[in-house]
Amino acid sequence: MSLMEEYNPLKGETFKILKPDGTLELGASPPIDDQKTLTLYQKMLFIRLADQRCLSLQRQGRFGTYAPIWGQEACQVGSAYLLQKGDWVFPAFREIGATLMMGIPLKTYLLYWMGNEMGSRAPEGINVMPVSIPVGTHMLHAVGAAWAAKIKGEKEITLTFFGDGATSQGDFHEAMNFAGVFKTPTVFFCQNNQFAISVPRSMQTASATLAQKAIAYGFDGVQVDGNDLFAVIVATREAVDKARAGQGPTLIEGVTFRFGPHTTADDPTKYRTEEEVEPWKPLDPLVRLRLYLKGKTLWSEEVEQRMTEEAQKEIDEAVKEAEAVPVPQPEDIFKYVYAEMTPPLKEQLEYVKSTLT
Ligand SMILES: Cc1ncc(C[n+]2csc(CCOP(=O)(O)OP(=O)(O)O)c2C)c(N)n1
Repeated sequence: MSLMEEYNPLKGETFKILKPDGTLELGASPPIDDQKTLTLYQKMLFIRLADQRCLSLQRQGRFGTYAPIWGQEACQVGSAYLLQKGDWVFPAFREIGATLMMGIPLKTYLLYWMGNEMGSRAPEGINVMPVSIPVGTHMLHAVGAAWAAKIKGEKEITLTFFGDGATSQGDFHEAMNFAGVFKTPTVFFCQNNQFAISVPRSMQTASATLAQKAIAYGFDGVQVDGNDLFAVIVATREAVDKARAGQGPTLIEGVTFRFGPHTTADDPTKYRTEEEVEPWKPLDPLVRLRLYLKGKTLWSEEVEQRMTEEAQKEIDEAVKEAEAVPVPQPEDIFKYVYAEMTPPLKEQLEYVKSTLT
């Protein structure tokens, strides 16, 4: 029986493999070998450290704003790592993990949050669309691109990330409906991190799960423990294989938690209590993977220290390179709208300039 058949989201069961103490659920086995697990742990650690650096850069005035991934690493690493060359990722705005997994250089990602448009430019051959700030719009693009691939008879699939809040947008329902009708090769990955800025999951929908929304559109949905790298891999692998085999879309709901602020522009203590955060701490995706690897004698304090030092060096280098790129000028905003600036644009540019001098 496939995972999707076994875990009907209406039953309200969450698919899990790795327990918080680092042992496996009864009868479960890991979908990847130990060496691969260690490699993915290292990626998750790198992403967490890079994320922390991004937060610091914002606090030091070296970034405009930033939306941290902190806590959602397993959702993004476990899913993006399954994609093949030619596949596409359509991210929202919290996807440092998936973006780096796809091969976008950290320097490029940093440039985006430094306000440089070059940060939205993926190197040739890396199929990651730019950060999408409008909530939910990119899901439609993911479906459109998948439909195009299907029409052309290509085997590429699209993977799109979004939050629990995005499921209340019309775009989500349009994308899901279209994907269901046209059986597009799309994997919808909802990172249910419990909040849409200050709105808790309980206020987002009266549905018991977000995964069950797939049922209305005629395709599979499954709820997995999004802090369990192994569960994310198993669910995404099934969804990816199905999409590539021409069997249409899947909705995966990864149940996770955003440890940090929504972005650097808000203070989470204003809308959630420490008591709400506390139970999630032992469920941290890195902590439980570390325990698992420790049980296999593949993790130790020394391993962690070596990986951390290596990562920090690479991050230092990326920050240095990104900050060496000339800072964009305000007039750049006006330059590329038309081949030639229209009179109102010229007027607006003059006005902006006058406010800067
Ligand atoms: C169309 C639109 N409406 C509102 C906003 C403001 N906004 C930015 S993020 C956000 C909440 C998104 O929550 P969710 O989809 O759960 O993703 P998360 O931030 O939790 O990753 C809102 C309302 C926006 N960017 N776009």
